[in-house]
Amino acid sequence: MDGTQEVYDANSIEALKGLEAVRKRPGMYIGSTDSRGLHHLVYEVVDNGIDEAMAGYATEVRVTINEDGSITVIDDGRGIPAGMNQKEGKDALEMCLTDLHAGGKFNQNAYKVSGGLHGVGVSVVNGLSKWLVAESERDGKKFRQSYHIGVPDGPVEVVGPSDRTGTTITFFPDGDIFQETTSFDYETLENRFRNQAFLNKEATIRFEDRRTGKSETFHYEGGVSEFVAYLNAAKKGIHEKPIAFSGERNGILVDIALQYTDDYNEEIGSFVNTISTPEGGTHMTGFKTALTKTINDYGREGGILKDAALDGSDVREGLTAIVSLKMPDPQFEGQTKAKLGSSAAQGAVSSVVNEKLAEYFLENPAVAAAIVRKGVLAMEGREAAKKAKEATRRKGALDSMSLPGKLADCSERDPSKCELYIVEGESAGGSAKQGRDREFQAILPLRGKILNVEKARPGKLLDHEEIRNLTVAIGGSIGKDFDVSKIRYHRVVIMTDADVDGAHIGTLLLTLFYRQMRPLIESGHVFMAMPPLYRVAKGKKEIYAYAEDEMARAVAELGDGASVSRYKGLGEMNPQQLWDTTMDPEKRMMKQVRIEDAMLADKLFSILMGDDVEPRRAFIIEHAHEVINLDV
Ligand code: 0RA
Repeated sequence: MDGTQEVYDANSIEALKGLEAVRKRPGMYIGSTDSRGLHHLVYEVVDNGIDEAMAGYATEVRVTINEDGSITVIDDGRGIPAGMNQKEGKDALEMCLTDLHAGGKFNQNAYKVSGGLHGVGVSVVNGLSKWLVAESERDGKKFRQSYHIGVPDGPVEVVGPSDRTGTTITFFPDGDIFQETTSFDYETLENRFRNQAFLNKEATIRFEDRRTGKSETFHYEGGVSEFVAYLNAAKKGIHEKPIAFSGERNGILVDIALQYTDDYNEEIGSFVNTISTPEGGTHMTGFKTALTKTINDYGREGGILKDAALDGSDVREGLTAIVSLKMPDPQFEGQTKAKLGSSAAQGAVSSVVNEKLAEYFLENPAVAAAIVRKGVLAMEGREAAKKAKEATRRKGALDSMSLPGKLADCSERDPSKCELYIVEGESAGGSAKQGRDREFQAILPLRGKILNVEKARPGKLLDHEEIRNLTVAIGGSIGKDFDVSKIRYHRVVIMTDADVDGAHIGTLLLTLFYRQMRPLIESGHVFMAMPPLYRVAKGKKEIYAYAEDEMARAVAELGDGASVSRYKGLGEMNPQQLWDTTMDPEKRMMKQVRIEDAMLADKLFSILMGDDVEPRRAFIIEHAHEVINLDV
C-alpha cells in the first residue's frame, strides 16, 4: 500500500463522518427525499452558479440531463478553490465537497442564494449522490476529484491546463436515499430556471435534456418587468407595459415590477436573493403599505378620490407584481422558512416604492388615473358584495341547515373520515349514490358545467345555484371568508369522465377551489378520481386498465379471446363497477391536487379560463395530456 492510499483511507473515514449526518437525516438539509427533494439537489448546485453571477463573476450556467440520467452543471464563475489548504492539510476542493461548513468559509459573496432552508452547499449534494465528479478550473489548471456517496475515490488531481475559470459538477442521485424516484423532471427544472433567469437579468441559463433532445435558453434582459409580462401573457393589462423600478437602501437592492389587469385576482411573487418567499414577510409588508399609501395619496391630490379611502385589497385587485430583493444575510422565519423576517427590508422596500412609484405617477398621469379608478371599482364591488352576502345570510342560504337537496350526505360526522364525491352528470351521480359506502362517502351530482369563476365578480358567485350547492356542501364558506377548519369533508374528490368535457368540468372546479377556496388545495384536501379507461375480461377474470399499455398487458395476461371494453364515461359503469374501480379506498387510484408554484398556477388558470383563444390554443397543444390530468 503506498502512502497516498493510506492518507486517503484516513480522509475517507473523515468524509464519511462529516456527511453521515446528511445521509442520516436528509430531510433536514433538502426538505424531503421525494421528487421535490431530488430536484433540490440540482437547485443547490445551480444556485452556487447563480451566486457567482449575482456577485458579478459568472455570466452563464449550463445544465444538462445526461442520457444516463445523471446531471451536469457548468458555470463560468471563479471556480471552487483548489490546492492544498495548509491549516487543514487538505485540498480546498475536497474540503468544499466533503465538509458541510467549508463552502461558506471560503465564499464571501455579499448576496447569496444560500441562506434559505436549503442553501447548504455542494457537500450535501455529494453526500446524497451515488457518485459525483467535481471539476474546478482556475489558476491556469483544471482540478478534478470524484466521489461515491461523498467519499473521495482518490486525491484531487490536476488533469490539465485551462485558460478559463469555472466549476463543473456531475452527479447521480443515490437511489438508497431517493427511493421514490431518481428521475429528473424537465418541466420542474425548466420552471425553476426560468424564474432564476427572470430574477438575475445578467445570467444566462442553458438547459438541455439529452434523454429527449429538448433544450432551452433562459435570458431576460428585462428582468422582473419581463417576468410580470410573462405572467400576464393571457391577461389584459389596463396599462400597456409593466411599471418597473428599482433602488438601493443600506445595501439592500430592491427590484419591483407591477401591472394591473382587468381581472380580479392578486398575484404577487416575492423573492429574496432569488429564494421564493410565498409567505411574504417584512418586504411584502413594506410593499403593500407603500402601494396603498401612494395610490391613495395620488387619488386624493388629483381629486379622483373624494373622502373615500381605498384599502389594501382594493389597490391589489387585478394586480400582478414581482418584488425581488437582494440583501446580505437575510433571516427567514416560519416552519418552512418561506417568510422574510429581516426588519430592515420593510423600510427599504417602502422607501423605494414611495419614492419611485409616486415619481412614475407624476410622469404618467393617465396610467395613474386608470389605477386609482380600478381601485375605486374594487371598493364599490367590495361594498356591494358585503351587502349581498348579508342578504344571503339573512335568507339562510349559507346555513348548514339548508344542505342542497341533491347532496346524498354520509352518516359519519367526523370530517377527517368523510369524503365528498363531486360527480359529473345525474346518471353517474345515481350510480355513485348506489355504489358508495354511505357511512363516509357523500355524493354531489353536478348538472353540466359550473360557472367559470375566473370571469365573474367575486360578490356575485353565490347567485349561481351550483356554486352555492358546492359551497354549502363543503362547508367552509367562500372567498375571503373561506375557513378550512370548517370544512365537512377532508377529501373532496372530483369525479368526471375521461374526455374533453370531463377535463373542462374538472378545470372549472379546480378554478373555483383555487380562486375561492385556496386553502382547500393547499392543505391537500382536493383529489381527482381516476376511473379506469378499459375493462379487459375473460371468463370470470377481469382486469381494469388506466392506460393503453396497461390494457395491452392485461390482454396478454388473460390470453386469446379476452374482451376489451373502453369506458367512454362514468355512466357506463354500474354501481358495483364504479365502487370496485374508482371509489373503494382499498383499490382505487386518486390524484392529489397540489400547488407546486402558485404563480405558475395563476398563469395556467388565466390561460385555461381567460378570454384569449390563441394562448389557450397554444397551451393546450403544448400540454395536451396535462390538461386532461391537470396536476397543478
Ligand atoms: C468557495 C469559494 C469561492 C467560490 C466557490 C466556493 C464556488 C463554489 C461553486 C459551486 C458551484 N460553482 C461554484 N463556484 C464557486 C470563491 C473563490 C475565490 O475567491 O476565488
